[in-house]
Parts: sequence; structure tokens; C-alpha cells
Amino acid sequence: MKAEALVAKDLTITTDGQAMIDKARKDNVETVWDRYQAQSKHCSFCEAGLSCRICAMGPCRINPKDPEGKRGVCGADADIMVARNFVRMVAAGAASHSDHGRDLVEVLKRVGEGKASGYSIKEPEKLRTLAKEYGIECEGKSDLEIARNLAYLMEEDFGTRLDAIRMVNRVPSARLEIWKKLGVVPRGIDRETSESLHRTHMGVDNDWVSLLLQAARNALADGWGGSMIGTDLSDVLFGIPIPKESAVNLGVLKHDEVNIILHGHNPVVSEMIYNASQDPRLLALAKEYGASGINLAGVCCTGNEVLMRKGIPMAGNHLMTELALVTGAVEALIVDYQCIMPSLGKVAQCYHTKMFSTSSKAKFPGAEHVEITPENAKEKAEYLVETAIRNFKNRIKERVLIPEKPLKQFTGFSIEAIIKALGGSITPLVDAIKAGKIRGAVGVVGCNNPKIKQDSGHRALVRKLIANDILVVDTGCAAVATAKDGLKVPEAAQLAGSGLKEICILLGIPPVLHMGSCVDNSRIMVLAAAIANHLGTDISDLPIAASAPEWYSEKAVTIALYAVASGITTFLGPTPPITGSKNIVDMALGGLENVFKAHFVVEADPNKAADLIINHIETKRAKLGLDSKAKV
Ligand code: BF8
Repeated sequence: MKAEALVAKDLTITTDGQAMIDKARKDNVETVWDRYQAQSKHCSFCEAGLSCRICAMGPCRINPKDPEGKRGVCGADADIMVARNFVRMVAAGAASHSDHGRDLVEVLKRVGEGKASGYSIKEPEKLRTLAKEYGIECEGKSDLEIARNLAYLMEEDFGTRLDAIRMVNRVPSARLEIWKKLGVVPRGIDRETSESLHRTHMGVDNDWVSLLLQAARNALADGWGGSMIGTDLSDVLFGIPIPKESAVNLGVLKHDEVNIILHGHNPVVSEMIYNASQDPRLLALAKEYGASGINLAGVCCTGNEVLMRKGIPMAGNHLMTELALVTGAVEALIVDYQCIMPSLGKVAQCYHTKMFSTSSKAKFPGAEHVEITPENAKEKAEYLVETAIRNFKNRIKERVLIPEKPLKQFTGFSIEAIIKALGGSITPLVDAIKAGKIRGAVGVVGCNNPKIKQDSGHRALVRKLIANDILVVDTGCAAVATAKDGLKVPEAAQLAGSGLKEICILLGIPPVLHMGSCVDNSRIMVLAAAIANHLGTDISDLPIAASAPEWYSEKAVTIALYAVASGITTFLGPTPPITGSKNIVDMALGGLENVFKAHFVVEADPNKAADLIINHIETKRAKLGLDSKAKV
């Protein structure tokens, strides 16, 4: 099939996306869907996890149907090969989130040392609460001294000096006991990733069960370590999100303003760009260049970070990143790291857009590299905004198409904000669940994937869940999808079942609560732990689930695994590359229940997945002695 055969409405359910795919065709710009089509059909060995390029005796493939081909050159069978590949996916995902978390520790340390002039402690109370969790005596100490000491201790969390990372103290005791018995309590954030890579080198760990347990420990080091530190320190440095109104879709770009798109994951850069965009000198310069203002818009998780804290509008999720540039209305694309397609520099060059990379870890073809560090962030952010302003004159009006009007959305539901909305404690939420008005809750997370019509999985799944009185909390690109679907406004309560609708109207909240970026899945973990502790039970007993209906990234695999290892059954849309090992498939879909009291479910059809989730939640309700509609 040729690229021309692709029809926009078959690729995405979003009308802004469809308009931009058509424009990309007209402008002769290649997109992710063109490349996906060119790459199809994918290698069935790789899809099953049965190809290995770990060492130079290979690469090897195992053909399960061929009696001669059932082992790699080293002797690895299908179980070992699939397990090794899976562990490496989890290690990469954990490394990504956790290295992001480490960057925040470094900023905190520099702030404490007085070497990061553009940054400050925005939430001294949260800093002190965290410091106390870490055993730091705060009495009589300045914020900066506490920040320094906390950063030093958090650096230890990344290393090899501890028996357990400190934030496992947040885990309900019943869950921690399970981890202790299995030997999967994470010891050090980097240590687990490093050990995963060691174990999967040829000739080290060749027991698939042992390998998978290490994958779980590595994932937990992310969920209750690197990601959790990332979230908490982002709150300390940039503010705890509170509910606020914003907007979503490509309509947030403006004809008469300098449009700057922020892409990536770490708020360390985007917060500084935000500050620069408020600078009176730069606002005056924008006027001089004929623009009526400076318009920041986010995509992906950097977008979620500045949306949650500053209300910066969201232009789109993962598959919209190229299409945002195709509008022809973007003066600058400023990126940090993760989920940034290497194609973006080329797309930018098809228009007047300037692309800037800012992290020493993430450079891109077609991008100018302007390295941002804690020491120079203010000055470099101002340079980037100024360059964007000076580029406004190069916008070619005839090539601009901003489709759609933006939709309203409400965001900013940190745990602190949720508790405040509930009147100061989680008791009303627990009571609503007990009374059956809210049947349970689901964390819908993860990405877009060109294998799935964009956002179709999120829409179908989430609409069905809320219609069945299940509260949805979401993060990452899933959160952008539901905002584009109009589910993040209080009026969307009308789409909810009668019980959830009643609660939403009472509290004035939407039935789908935005909890942030992908590292902020740690907020969901902490909330689940708080509810379990409130009920004196384990997370696995709660009527909750997780789902990633359109996942693509290694980070999503890590999230899914730490959710399951934390006791939350997780429903995946795309199938992970494990089908080459029957033992591992059986373990993932069932056996894990005996290990972690939670397991994976793979269901590509979001309607069927919603039915399975509803039944899972009702079954958990029955086990808790609550009224239940479970189908046995
Ligand atoms: O970390 S949801 S596509 S942007 S991986 Fe990436 Fe997936 Fe989006 Fe955020 Ni998460």
C-alpha cells in the first residue's frame, strides 16, 4: 500500500489531527503514519520477543515452529530470550523516569547551595514534610539548608548504600511484606537498572522467573523511587498543582501571537521558559515585532507539567507533535527529553519553525542546541524566547492553518488538591466508594501508538468507565486524549452514571481528573496507598485498576509493571513483546495473581477492556463485602 492510500479519518479520531494530516500531505511533509506504513508489516520474531541482538554471536531468532531453531547461539531458549528482552525494556523505562527525577534532585541541590539563581523553593511546607520523611531535623534550619540535606539523601536513594529506597515507607505494610518475601524491595534506583543490565548480559541470569522478579524490583525502583522523587521535587520547586481552567487541541495556537511549543518531560526547562514569556522586556519586544503577545503551548508530558501548575494550554499528545508544526504557526519548538520524535527537526524545516534542544542528554537533527543548566537557565530561557519572537516575522501567513476552536478543560488534580476538594480528607471518597455511588477508580495512562486510531482507545474506554460510575484519574498522553474528548469539564458529569454524576456535581469536578505527567503516576500510587491504609488493607484489595489502551514506550511498560507489583491489575491495549514464551504469557496473565495479587490483561478492543475492568472492580467490591454486580 502506498502512503497516499492513508485516509486521515482512519488514523485519528481528532478533527484537528485529521485536518493537519491532510495539510501535511499537501505540504509534502512526512508524518509518523507514513513511516509506520512503510515499516509494516513488522517482524513477527521481534513482536514475540524472540529476536536477540545482545551479543555478537548473534543476532539470533527463535522460530518456535522449527525444531532446529529453538535456541539462540548461546543456548538461550524462548523463555530466557523473552525474559531478557523484557527486563531490558523495563530497565530503559525506569532509567528514563529516574534520570528525570535525578535532574530535579540536582536542581534542588544547586538551589540549596545558592547556585541556581532562576529557581527557588515554591513549597517550603512540602519541602519540610518530605525532609521529615527522610529523617531530617528541620527545627531552626533554613529552607536552603533543608533543600541541600534532602538532595544529598535523595542522591543516596539512587546509589548502593541503602537496603531499601526511603519512599517504600509510603507502601502499605501488607504490600511491603509481599515484596520482602519475594526479595523485590528496591535497594537503589540506579542499582536496580544497572543490575538488570548486568543480569541480561550473556551468561548471567538464565532463569526466567528470577529475571522477571528483577524486572519487578527495577520497576518498583521507578514507581516508588525515581518517578516519586521527580513528582515531589517538581512540586517543591515549581508548586503543587491546584485545579484551574485551561484549553486543549491545536486551536490553542494563535494567529496574532508568537507561538512557542514546549515538548518533552522535565519542568526544569519549561518553567524557565514560562518565566521568560512573562518578562516585560520580551513582551514589549513581541509587540515591536507585530505580535500581540507570547503564547506558550505544551505537548506531551512537559505540556502536562506546565498545564498542571501554570494552566498553559495543551496543543496535543504524542501523535500530534509533528502535526502541531504542520500548522505553520509555530515560531519555536523547545524540547528537553523523551518521546520527542527525531523527525521533528525535519518537519520544522518545512516551515519557518526553529527547533531547540536544551539537554546535554538529548540532541536532535535539525535542532539548534542551547544547553540549559541550573546555573544558566534564566539567561538561556530568555534567549530562546527572544529568538522565537524575532522569528515571528518569518511566519508565512498563506501556509498557516490553525484548525478548530480550543476546548475548555480543568486540570491540576494533585493529591493535595483532591483532598482539598473533598473537604480535607479522603474519607468522603472512601465513603462514596463504600456506598456504591462511585464503584471504583481507574488510572488511565500512557501514550498514542500509530497501530491504533489515535485516541479511539482512550475515548471508548473512558466513556464506558464513567458511564458505569467509575471515577477515572489520568496522566500523560491519555490525559490529553480525554481533555480533547471534552471529558475534563464539570459538564461531562452528564456522561457519567447517576452515582458518579451526583458526586461530581456536588464537588463541581469533572468525572475524569487530570493528575499530571507520566512520572506523576506516582501520585496515583500514593493515593492508592493512602486509601488502602485508611481501610487497613492492601492496595490489591481495592476496587481499582490501571489501563494503558494505546501505550508505545518502554516507560509505559515499566509503569504497568510497577502498578501490577503494587497490587493494581493492569489492562493493556497493545500486546507487549512476550508472546514467544508461553510460560511468561501465563505468568503475566494469571500466575502473577499468586505473586503480587494482581496481573496483566491484554485486550485490544477498548469496549471489551472496559467490560473486563468493570467486572474486575465489581469482583473486588464483593471481596470487600460491598454491594457488587460482579459476573462470576
Ligand atoms: O511519559 S504518555 S507518549 S509523552 S511515554 Fe511519551 Fe507515552 Fe506520552 Fe510522557 Ni508517557
